[in-house]
Amino acid sequence: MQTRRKFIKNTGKGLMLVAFADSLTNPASAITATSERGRQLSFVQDKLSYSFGDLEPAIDALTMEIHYTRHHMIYVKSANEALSTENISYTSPVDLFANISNHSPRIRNNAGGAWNHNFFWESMTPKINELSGKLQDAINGTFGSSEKLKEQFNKTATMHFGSGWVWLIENKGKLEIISTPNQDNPLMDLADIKGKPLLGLDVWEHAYYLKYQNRRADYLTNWWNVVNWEKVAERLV
Ligand code: MN3
Repeated sequence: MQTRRKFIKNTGKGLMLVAFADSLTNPASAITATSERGRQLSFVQDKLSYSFGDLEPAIDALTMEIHYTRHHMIYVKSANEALSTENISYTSPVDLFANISNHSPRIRNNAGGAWNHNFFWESMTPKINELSGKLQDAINGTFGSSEKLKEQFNKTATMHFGSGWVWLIENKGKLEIISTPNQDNPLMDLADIKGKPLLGLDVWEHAYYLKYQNRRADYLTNWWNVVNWEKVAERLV
């Protein structure tokens, strides 16, 4: 006889496999953040370019799996349900975020969560890659060095109270480090400081608690080892 515990476990795994298979076979998932169904904006959970365990030891496989298959998937699903039931049409997430103050907290939180996580997955890689070229010049020009950038970024992340995100943004041609609460992002019209996101870090406890518990500082230190600088440089252009 199957125990309830086992049943839940099996169901959980089944859901994960279905979702993962869908993300592998759905060509739309290769497009960052969204696709359109007619005029109705909808979000797509991007396929990961690495496996759940590939970012270890910075981020452990179980945290990645739960974060991707449960937290992020629910944001995408809820965002699409909310956009549909509230009959909201935009051509892109950038347009939606530029008008987010006109919409419900449900839209704001879930659309933010759907988009921010795709951006976060893409901001990381298991491949060794280095800061170079125009991005390095911009970072040196603004912060002095990449070490200074990391220091300021980590300080902002450490001081951010509760759940949220830390961002490196381009604001009117200048680089800046900011944080946003909950699932807000710097593209939202209600953000204190707006700009083009170049790099984003999830500092919700669900992003690190299984491995690091309350040690957010250790999570930050290790996270820099998996930052995808090539992707950050592409975003700067
Ligand atoms: Mn998260």
